Amino acid sequence: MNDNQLRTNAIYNSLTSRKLQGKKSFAVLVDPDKVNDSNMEQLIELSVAAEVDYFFVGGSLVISNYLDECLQLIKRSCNIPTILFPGSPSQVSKYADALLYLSLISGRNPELLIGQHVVSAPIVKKSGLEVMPTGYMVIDGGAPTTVSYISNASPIPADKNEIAMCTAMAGEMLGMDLIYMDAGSGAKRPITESMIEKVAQSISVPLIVGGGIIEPEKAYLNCKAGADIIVAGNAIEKDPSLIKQMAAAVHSIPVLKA
Ligand code: 1GP
Repeated sequence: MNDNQLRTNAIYNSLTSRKLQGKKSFAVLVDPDKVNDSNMEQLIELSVAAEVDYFFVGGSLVISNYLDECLQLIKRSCNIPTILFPGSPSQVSKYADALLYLSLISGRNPELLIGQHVVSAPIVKKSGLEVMPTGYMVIDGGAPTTVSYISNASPIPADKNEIAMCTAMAGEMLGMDLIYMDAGSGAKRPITESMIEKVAQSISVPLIVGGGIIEPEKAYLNCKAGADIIVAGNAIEKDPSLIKQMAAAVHSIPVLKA
């Protein structure tokens, strides 16, 4: 594809149209370092049965070379869209459907706000991927997570709802198409519903929430508070049967009447 050809916005359109209908989405996070062909097959099977809406694929490190293969396996096996959630610019694969083009707006590390984007821009553009500018906000989850260590940036304190709200508002006004609030993988404390509510009420772009969500009830409450997409990784790695319960909890939110 020519770099200047029009790209499709199919995934973003699906996210915004779901938001307009009040349809909540559940995304399973796949870390290519933690899966192989056989457990991926099981994960895909369970995800299809549970009507999972998206696969987020990526990790803070990604040491293995399994990213391309993992995406191809998903593509071959089901129609669930794949969205790259990259921990670094090296995690770009043409086999995904879209890319969360993350800028760490909660931090003050220029490398993760714009620096790495400049370096990887030609590769990202050439990939032909649907690029979704995403304001990424790390919220303190009660434990130093990989993302906070790697990013060398302090998270937003868990009880500072106003800071989270203003950060999300600024991100949206800067042109971010999505806001992702993340307590970090394996967070001890997931993001509070009151913070989610505050942020959700002040933006109109879809809101992704993840980090430390281990119970379907919490996924449900986050959606009630205004999250549009719930992401779970760790809990599912430990107990894949949770996929069904989490997806059911997220999808149990009634859609808006026309
Ligand atoms: C982390 O939001 C994701 O970046 C998911 O976190 O692995 O804790 O579910 P968990």
